[in-house]
Amino acid sequence: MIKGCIFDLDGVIVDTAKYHYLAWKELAESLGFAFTEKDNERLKGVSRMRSLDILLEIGGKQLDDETKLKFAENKNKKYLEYILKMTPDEILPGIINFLEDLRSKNIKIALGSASKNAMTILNQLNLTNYFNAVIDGTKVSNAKPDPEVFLKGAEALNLKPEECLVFEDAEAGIEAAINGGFKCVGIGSPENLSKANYIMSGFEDITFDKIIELI
Ligand code: B16
Ligand code: MG
Repeated sequence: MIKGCIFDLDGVIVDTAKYHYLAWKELAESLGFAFTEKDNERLKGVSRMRSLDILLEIGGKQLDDETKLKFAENKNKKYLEYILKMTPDEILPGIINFLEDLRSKNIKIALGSASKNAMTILNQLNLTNYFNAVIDGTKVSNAKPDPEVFLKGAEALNLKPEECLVFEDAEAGIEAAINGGFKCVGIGSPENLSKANYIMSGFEDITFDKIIELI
């Protein structure tokens, strides 16, 4: 029986990918190469330092660790400038109703995100109070597809993996959920998310009870 839901953040609750993209693009251009929206797809759900490695690989650049840390910090400063201008209007359609639905049914709610900025984003969107637990990039050492972030989420909710449902938009996140023994709903299109138990485009016109019937 499902007693808790664990949500990824970027791509599930809010589209922060577009701000990551703008900040990474600026860094790439300062290094003298282009970074496209298609390239940005490779960074979804991936940690900050791994994202930088992918970006440098695209531009054919090699940097020492110290410079990489400095660039990652600069990118994050830029990203935060965008994030701190976000408003609750940017919460993806249907999310608030779905969280309210879970709350009314006493289903526990956790966040399971790779982002180290997750708390800032939840606060900015006035969503913090919905969450019984927040596991983010500051609390895990192993990136998705390692299941650590979701296992810690379940533990914080005092539930077993089989009692939790994970919502994820990235392939590595779906794999992380499956590797941890969770049921998983993919948010997006079937091409990349085929391993999920159920795939939907978003949270509009869906209820918790309906999802339970479908998974
Ligand atoms: P930060 P998620 C992920 O969020 C993003 O999808 C990914 O693009 C980003 O690099 C990662 O967070 C780390 O973010 O730089 O804020 O620590 O999908 O796991 O919620
Ligand atoms: Mg995501």
